[in-house]
Amino acid sequence: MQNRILTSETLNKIGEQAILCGWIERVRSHGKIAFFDLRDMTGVLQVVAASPETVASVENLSVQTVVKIEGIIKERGERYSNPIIPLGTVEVEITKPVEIISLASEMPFDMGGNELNLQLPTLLDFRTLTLRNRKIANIFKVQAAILKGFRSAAENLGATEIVVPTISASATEGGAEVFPVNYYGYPAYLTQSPQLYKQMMVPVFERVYTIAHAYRAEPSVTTRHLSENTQMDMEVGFVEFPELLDILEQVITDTLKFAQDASKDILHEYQIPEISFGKIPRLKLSEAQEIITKEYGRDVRGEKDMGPQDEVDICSWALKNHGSDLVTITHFPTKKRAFYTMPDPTNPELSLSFDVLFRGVEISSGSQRIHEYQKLMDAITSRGMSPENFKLYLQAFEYGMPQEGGFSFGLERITMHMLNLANVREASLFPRDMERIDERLSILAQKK
Ligand code: AMO
Repeated sequence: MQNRILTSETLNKIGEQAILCGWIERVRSHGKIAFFDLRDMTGVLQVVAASPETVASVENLSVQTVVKIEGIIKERGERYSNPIIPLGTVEVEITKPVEIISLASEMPFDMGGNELNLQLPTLLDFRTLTLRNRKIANIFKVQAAILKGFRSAAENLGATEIVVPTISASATEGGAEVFPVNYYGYPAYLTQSPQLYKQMMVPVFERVYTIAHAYRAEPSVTTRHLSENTQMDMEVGFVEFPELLDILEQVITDTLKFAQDASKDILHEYQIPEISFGKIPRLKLSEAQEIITKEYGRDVRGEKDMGPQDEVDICSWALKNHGSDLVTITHFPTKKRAFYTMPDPTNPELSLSFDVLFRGVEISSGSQRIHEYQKLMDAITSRGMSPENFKLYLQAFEYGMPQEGGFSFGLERITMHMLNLANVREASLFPRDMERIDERLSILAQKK
């Protein structure tokens, strides 16, 4: 909009006449004088109306109404200034009645304060409103910084960004947790991960990365599972296991450092402790289980995977003994991992696979892959799957695939644990789960 300035620009324009636009937050009327807060993309600014004509235009404004205002930028008197908040020392006194661009209906709940005191289902039912709350919006500022950090970490390693399909003729990770799609009358699936496509791109670019949607028909409701999540994936050619772990740890460290740095003010405001970047311990699953058994008194030796409490315990061990909020666990049982995972040549029962845990939860998985065509065919058939369903994928391996490996980070889980959120749904703009796809499924059922 022509001549419009942003609220953040007012600090350098004291005494000037200005036009600003934004959303109304909190209106306070005291008879001869009225105030409201104006929110735009850069902040929240106090607006004052002090003449009968301007006060009349403010008094009945509903919260979230979009307005255009014109007035003089003033320094707030010392008594009224609030140096703690970013624009707490300035205000605009309007010289004309407020111009309404779009009138908002009455809010279904109080949007006024800094904190929205709502239960999660309500937060999600009114998502387009609750996202306008600054504290909630900041979650997604941090998320944007994580995405940027991942991109920058992957680019620094020479990887090329790719965009891959989310409808596929085959189920990538195996298992029953797939959403079927009717594709012009043919069976297809929403991809559980960008896995197969990123691998197919290794002979093209050697190193690739992608930020992709992944769909999991999760049969249970937990605080860490979504039915649609965002994966930050990388795949690297000419790499073998220990070097792959070095790359993995470099990418996650660089991503988190970038995100933390870019979100300093937000993390400080919510008193989130800094991430501890000691040397990341690497433990085989069996070693982690020994530690848990010895130090935390739960005998988990021989279990095929880590349970949620195991992840919490080993992370607290890593922080205590290595000053690290991250820990890498390797060598999961081959049978427990997807077909493309390379078995450890020295003990094929175990695989060259890994998970990264961060502040008590798995945020990443990956592995060295089977790159030899015949071995890959054997792995597919030995799991009762048909190579026929993986024709295009196998083509890439039949005609020259180097040793390769890669990994994937769950964006929402990283966001959740960077910000100490209680539920992964809070770290997804529009979360999908067993109970919701925008609307609650129970409400959609009534409409059927
Ligand atoms: P995996 O299935 O472990 O590995 O997924 C990778 C990471 O994505 C996140 N994640 C989820 N987050 C929220 N809700 C879910 N339902 C969910 N599922 C996964 C987790 C997890 O660590 N193709 C392999 C990766 C690879 O080998 O490169 C894969 O998809 O943070």
